[in-house]
Amino acid sequence: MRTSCPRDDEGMGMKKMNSMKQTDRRGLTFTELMLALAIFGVIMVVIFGFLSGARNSYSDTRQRAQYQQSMRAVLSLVTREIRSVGCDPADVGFDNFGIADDDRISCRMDLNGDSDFTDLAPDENITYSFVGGNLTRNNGSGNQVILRGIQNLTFTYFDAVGNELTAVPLSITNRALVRYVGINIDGETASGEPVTYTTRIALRNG
Ligand SMILES: [Ca+2]
Ligand SMILES: [Ca+2]
Repeated sequence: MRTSCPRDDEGMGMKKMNSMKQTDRRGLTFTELMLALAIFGVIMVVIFGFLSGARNSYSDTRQRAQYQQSMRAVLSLVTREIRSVGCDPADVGFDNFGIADDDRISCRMDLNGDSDFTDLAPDENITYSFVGGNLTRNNGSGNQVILRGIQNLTFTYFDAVGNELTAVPLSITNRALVRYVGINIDGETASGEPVTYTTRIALRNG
């Protein structure tokens, strides 16, 4: 009895396997095939969409980072120069700003201490202007574009207690009150991603 039992099981197992093989041999129906292809198609579309989206967003992020980097580099120069406005070691007592408008600022400083603000290298009379989507710098020898792709740029002016002097262009009286200069920039990367920058510079010689 014991010896025959396993043999019966084997027989049952073989039968099962045969019937499974028959089911397999039937294969996919046309409908199942179409359904499988459709699902595969949807999955591929989702994967490619995801990859392409990821690549675009990576490219946008990189462009924005590059633009922000160039903006920071430019603004670090502008900040350094505006901070030195009114440097007057010979105590001549000239006006700090030639112009203080919302789109233009003209800064004066006597960096070499020879009682004037007219020298080049170091530049002592620098005008920054927002013109036609560019920020330009003029040290007296012509406008040079230092930042492109700007939607809007605004210079703002504040007195010693932080009140904004809003009547731009500032009068000569108000220009003498300026202790802080604000710069707000709305920029845009090549692909149209907005990038903004805001800073407030405290004058060293205020
Ligand atoms: Ca000088
Ligand atoms: Ca000089």
